[in-house]
Amino acid sequence: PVRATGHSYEKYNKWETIEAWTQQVATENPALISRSVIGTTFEGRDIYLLKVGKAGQNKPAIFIDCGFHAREWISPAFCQWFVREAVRTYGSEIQITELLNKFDFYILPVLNIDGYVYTWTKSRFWRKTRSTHAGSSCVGTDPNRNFDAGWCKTGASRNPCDETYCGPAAESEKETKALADFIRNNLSSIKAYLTIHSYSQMLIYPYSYAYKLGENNDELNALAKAAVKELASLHGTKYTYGPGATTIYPAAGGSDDWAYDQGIRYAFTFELRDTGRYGFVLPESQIQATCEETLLAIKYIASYVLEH
Ligand code: ING
Ligand code: ZN
Repeated sequence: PVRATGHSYEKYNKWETIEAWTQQVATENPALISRSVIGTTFEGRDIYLLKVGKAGQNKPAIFIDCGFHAREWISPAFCQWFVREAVRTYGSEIQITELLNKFDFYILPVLNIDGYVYTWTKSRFWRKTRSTHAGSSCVGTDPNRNFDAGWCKTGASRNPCDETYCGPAAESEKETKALADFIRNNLSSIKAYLTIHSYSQMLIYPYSYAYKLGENNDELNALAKAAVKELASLHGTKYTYGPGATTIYPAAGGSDDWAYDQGIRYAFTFELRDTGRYGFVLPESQIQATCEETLLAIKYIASYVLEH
């Protein structure tokens, strides 16, 4: 059996530990978890996806990804936490049991693996992928500017040396292409798309690529309001919420806007703790509290989607 040596849910884990963990958690929970590979990264690493839920026919699904931006370490920590809580409480906690009986959760533990590795080995504040493209010696594309949603129109850069480089084309990155292909191929089942970033304590929904509102904006606003209230109920952590363009900043090419325009009516970006004191270097002592409060919001959203 594969052992994820040194893995801890209350620490930040390096990629090889997370990779071993994906295999171990799937092997140890065959009735609830299966692992697949949806593609490979620029540097050739496998991009894993965990399907978490009780086996069943034609189940609706909720998609959650972590680790778009390399330096946002609390994000992969949350995806691991979510999987652990799902298997730990299935059969004893009624809300989780109901959710796993009715939904499949697709959990993508780290999308931008090359970037994540780079933050562990070379540069803690790296954000982008690690791809190179003809015509520039600068490295990396911002994966959250690389989706085909108003691609590169606002809040993104055409300069490969910039932090928000949108890439030479939409879905130019193997990582974003793999994610988009998976969602396109599973559109009929995916009812909600949730993407986990940090930091700023915000819950964002479409649109970010333009100053316009989604068709169910009132519903998304009410759902976000209730979800952040639920989140705050545990430790009092305050989140702001609203459409991306007016709540955080206008930014085109984001995955939530793209998923929403594919027809997924519940598309949210979470910006986890904190509001800047530690920023991307959130202490490990805050992993548990951050993940537990976030889990409350995500369970709230999932249960809402189940009823709608
Ligand atoms: N924030 C997001 C970013 O990619 C965002 C904010 C959300 C932009 C949704 C576009 C769409 O800049 C972080 N912290 O990465
Ligand atoms: Zn981010």
